[in-house]
Amino acid sequence: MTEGLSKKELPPTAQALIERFESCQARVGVIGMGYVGLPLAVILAESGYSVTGIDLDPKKVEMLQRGESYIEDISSAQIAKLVKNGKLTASTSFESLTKVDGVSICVPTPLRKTGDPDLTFIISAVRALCPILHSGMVVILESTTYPGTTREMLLPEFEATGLLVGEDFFLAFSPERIDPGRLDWTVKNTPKVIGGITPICTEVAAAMYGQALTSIIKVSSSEVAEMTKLLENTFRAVNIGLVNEVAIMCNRLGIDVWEVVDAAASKPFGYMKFTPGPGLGGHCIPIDPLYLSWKLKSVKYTARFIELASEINTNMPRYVIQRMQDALNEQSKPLKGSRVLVLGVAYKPNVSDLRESPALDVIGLLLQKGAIVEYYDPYVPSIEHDGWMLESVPDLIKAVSQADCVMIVTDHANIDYPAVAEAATLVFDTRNAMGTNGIRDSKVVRL
Ligand code: SAJ
Repeated sequence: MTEGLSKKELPPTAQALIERFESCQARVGVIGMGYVGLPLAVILAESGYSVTGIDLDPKKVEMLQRGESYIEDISSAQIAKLVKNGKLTASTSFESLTKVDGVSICVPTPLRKTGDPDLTFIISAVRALCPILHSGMVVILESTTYPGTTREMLLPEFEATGLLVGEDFFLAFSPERIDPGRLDWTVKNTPKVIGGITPICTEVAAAMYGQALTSIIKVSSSEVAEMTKLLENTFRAVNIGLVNEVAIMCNRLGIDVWEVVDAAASKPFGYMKFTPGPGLGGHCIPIDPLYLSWKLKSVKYTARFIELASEINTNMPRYVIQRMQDALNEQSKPLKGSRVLVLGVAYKPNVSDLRESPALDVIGLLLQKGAIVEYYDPYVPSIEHDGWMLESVPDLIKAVSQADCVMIVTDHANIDYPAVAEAATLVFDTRNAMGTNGIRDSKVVRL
C-alpha cells in the first residue's frame, strides 16, 4: 500500500480531473454491463456521477434503458430511478463516451481452448476507446488478468494516440471483488485496490472511485494490483485443491474427511475452512490462477502449486464417479445401465450459473460410461453441453425413487434432503448436504 501524493505534487491536468470527481460533476463510462460492470455503474451513478454503461448486447442496453435489471444483486427500481433522473444511460456505442472524465473496463477475460488467456474483449474495448481518449481522462481496467497487462498491452495502445500517461491521461488497474449474491460485502463496502501506471495515475483513479466506494487501497503499480487479485483467487484454488486431496487421502485411510474438516474448523486462528467437492466451478477460481501460471511460463518459471491444484481439482469429477461406482458395486449394480440422478448442477449453491460447473464433467463422464442420467436443479431448467442436452426432471422425489443412485453435486439450500434420503435407494453425497442437514443414513455414502 502507498501513502499517495498531495494535490500540489500533481500536474494541472490531474488536479483539474480530481476536482471534477470530488465535485461529483464528472461523467464516467463503464464498459461491460455484466455482474461486475452493472453494480459498479449503479454505485458510481448513485454517488452523483453521470454514468454511461456500454455493452455489445443490445438486449441488455434496451433493458437498462427501460429501467429493468438482469443482475440478481441490482433491482429494477434502482436502475429505473437512475435512468429517470438521467444519472444512468446505456448504449452499444462508444461514441456516447466522448468527453467522459473516466472509464472503467469490466469485460470478460476467459481462457482459450488452449488454456491461454483470451484478451480479445479487453483489446477490442481498448481500441474502441482510443478515438475518444482525451487529455484529462482516466481509464481503469477491472478485468482479472495477468500481471503486466495494463502496462504492456493497454498503455502502448493509448500512448499511440500521442497522449502521455500520467500527464495527459491516467491509467490504472483495480481488481473487481464482486461476489454475486453476497449481501455483507458489496461493491460499495468491499475495499478496492487501485494501482496506477504511475503514482499520479493511482491518485486520479482513487479520486474517481473514492467518491463512491467506502475504502480505497492504493498500491504502487498496476502490476501489484493485478497480482493482488490473482493471489486472492489462487489462494482459493490451491486450498480447495488441498482439501480435495485430503478427501482422497482420508478415503484411503478409512477416515471421514467431513469430520476432519469440521474438527479442523474449530481452530480459531491460523486456519480457514474449505470443503471437498466434485471439482472447481465458476468463471473466476478455475481460470484466474491459470492466467498467472501462463505469465510465469513467459519468464521460464513453473507455478507448481497452481498446476498441481488445477490437476487435482480437474480430476475430481472422475474421482467422485469412481467412488459412486464403488458404492453401486456394493449393491452389485454396474454403473453401465444404472439410473443416476444428479442433484444440483450449478457451479455453487443457490445460483443458476453453470460456467465451468463440475456437474458438466460429471454428467458427460456418466453418459460416456453408459449410465442412464437425469438431473434436478431448481435453478437450471436445461443444459446443452458438449453434444448432449438434458432438462431438469419435473418431480424430484419421483426421480429419486426411480434412481439406482442419487449423486449430490451441488448442495442448493432449497432441496428437501430428508425427503430425498427417504425416497432414495442410494445417495452419493459429494457436498455432505445430508450431513449438514443432520441426516445419517446407511444408504448415504459421502465423499
Ligand atoms: N468450492 C469448493 N470448496 C470450497 C469452496 C468452493 O469445492 O471450500 C468450489 C465451489 O463449489 C465452486 C468453486 O469452488 O465450484 C468456486 O467457488 P467460490 O466459493 O470460490 O465462488 P466463486 O467462484 O463465486 O468465487 C467468488 C470470488 N469472488 C471474486 O473473484 C470477486 C472469490 O474471490 C470469492 O472468495 C468467492 O466468490 C466467495 O468467497 O464467495
